[in-house]
Amino acid sequence: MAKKRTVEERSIDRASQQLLMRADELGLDTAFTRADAMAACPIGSGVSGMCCKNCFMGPCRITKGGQVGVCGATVDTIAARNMARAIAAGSAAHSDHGRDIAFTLLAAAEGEAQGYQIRDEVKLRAVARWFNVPTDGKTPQTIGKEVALKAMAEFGQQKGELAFVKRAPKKRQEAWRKYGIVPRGIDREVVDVLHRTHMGDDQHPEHILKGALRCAMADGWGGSMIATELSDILFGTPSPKVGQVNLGVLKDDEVNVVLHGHEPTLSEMIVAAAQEPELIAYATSKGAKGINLAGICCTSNEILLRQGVASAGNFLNQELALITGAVEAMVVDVQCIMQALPGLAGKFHTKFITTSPKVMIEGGMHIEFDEHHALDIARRILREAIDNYPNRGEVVIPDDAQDLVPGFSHEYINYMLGGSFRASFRPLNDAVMSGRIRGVVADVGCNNPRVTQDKSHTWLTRELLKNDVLVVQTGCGALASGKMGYLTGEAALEYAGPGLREVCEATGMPPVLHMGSCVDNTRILTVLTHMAQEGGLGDDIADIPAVGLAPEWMSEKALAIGAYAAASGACVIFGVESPIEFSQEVTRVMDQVWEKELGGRMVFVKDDEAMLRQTLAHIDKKRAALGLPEYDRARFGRSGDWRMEKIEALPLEERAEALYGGVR
Ligand code: BF8
Repeated sequence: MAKKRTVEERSIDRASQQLLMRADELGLDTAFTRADAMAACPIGSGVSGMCCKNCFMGPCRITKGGQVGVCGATVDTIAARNMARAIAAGSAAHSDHGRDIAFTLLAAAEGEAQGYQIRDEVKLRAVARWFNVPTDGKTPQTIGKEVALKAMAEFGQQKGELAFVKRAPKKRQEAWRKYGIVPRGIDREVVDVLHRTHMGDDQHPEHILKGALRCAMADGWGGSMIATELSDILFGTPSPKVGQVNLGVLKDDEVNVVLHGHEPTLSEMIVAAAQEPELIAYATSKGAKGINLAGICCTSNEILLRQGVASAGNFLNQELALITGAVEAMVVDVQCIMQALPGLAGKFHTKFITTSPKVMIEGGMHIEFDEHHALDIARRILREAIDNYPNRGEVVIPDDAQDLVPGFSHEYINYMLGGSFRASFRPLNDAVMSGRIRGVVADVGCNNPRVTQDKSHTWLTRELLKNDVLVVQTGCGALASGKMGYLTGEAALEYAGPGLREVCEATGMPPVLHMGSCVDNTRILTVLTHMAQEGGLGDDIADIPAVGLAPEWMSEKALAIGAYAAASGACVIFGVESPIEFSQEVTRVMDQVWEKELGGRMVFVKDDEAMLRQTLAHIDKKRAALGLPEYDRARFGRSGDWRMEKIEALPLEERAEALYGGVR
């Protein structure tokens, strides 16, 4: 048995620490204690060996150089296949989410989806253009139907190119075509990877990984982008809202319903139903003061950035929310849902409710989602939760809830920087070119109980801000920063370097921008594309001083995101452990070959300080290649609030002199 860590070693989040102590007191297991009790398999992890399970002559484990599997497969082939299959699974999960949203849009446009409507007609028309859907003289319903059908067709398309590929900078599209990774159809690329990695197929590591990149591209510029764009059409394009995050958002005198998973479809209807006077009255009839909704994981990000619904936290908060004893119902849809949840819910009064036709978990109650009757289903779920309120026992809710401002869609960033009549990324490009902003980092991805919860995300974010790097975030990384207070305007005063702080002061934006859920990483692709097209920072995503980080990753979806970001020209650095460490060749291909062919690369760096050093070095290398001035933090910070603070500290007479220069 591995060493049992202290609560401080398991998480830096005070609320999590409090509930981890509570779990210890009650003798309850969590992912943290299970990770302590079970060391990661050194061969399956790719650190001290490679495991091939793609046929049943094995499983074969390779632990020394020169060793091969029963079929003769080398460590490099096995490593490439394992990576490709993980990327395909991640791409499938994201993309299938996109497909489900397309079905909901179709049903809504046909007037058959109870409770749904087209909320953003401007976005609908913009997306219609990319799909070559004529819009003149048509109703939103007709356009919505045609857009939904076009989106669905992207999944089954056999030849040609996905429609959104054309949104990328021209130079990027050429690089993809030259390397042969333009995705043809979303489902086709997933199937292609599963086929080519079957026993006895593709055995050339770079070639296998090329298939994986094409599949990841079908996620980033296909399924995930469809999920984001169609969600905006149905539920509204995000703009900043004030919200709250952490376990303290649960209420001791209201019916708490926790919404966990990834899709906004059912959760949006639960948000709507929870405001109905009949249901609120039903809750008060049971002795509660009201109905309190809180999210976990990316369902949380979806309803936080559109509706301002509070978040109970990120991936490793899911079990801890139940340990408060205050949750009447945990409602889950798809992805990142631990199987331990129903068992843990059973230790309290909590009802654990699965809702996806794809996800049923032993011990849970299943109320299946159907977009045609979503509002009725949402009402039924809320009634189940309300009925459970009188069964509540002892409650321990941490006193930690932090304000945050989520909702920075690329449309909003464009508007925020340029105003409604001259919306533009020009000010952002200018700030990078002048060196006020040294570069841009996307810190995204999961929590992983093998490393201290939120520690790497938040340390890296703080250090990057200090170095005048603008940070954009999604998924669990965004919620980690939210818990620490970095997603507020005030954070600029406390954490940002002098140049970044000037930009934040001028625009009122936080130094860390919450851009949504994990499928919303496609918003970051769009921002980078706009920056490349705006001019001054080269003409391709690969030219921009930008880096992607996933310091606490655990999911196959994270690998898919990393791969499409690298294919899009970004330098991407993952933390935790390298699943390809045992293969020097696969490590070389994903780093050097991808960089040569596509300008982007994907590397694994375990140590946070090394990750920071490499991030800043990459940004500075790109700045130098663009001929931009070397980053110098001493050049900025001589204006705005900084100047006012200095002036206010002066004696009265000198203050007047400094302010008015002798003019009275
Ligand atoms: O899709 S960051 S733990 S919740 S996989 Fe899961 Fe990872 Fe969180 Fe969102 Ni993304």
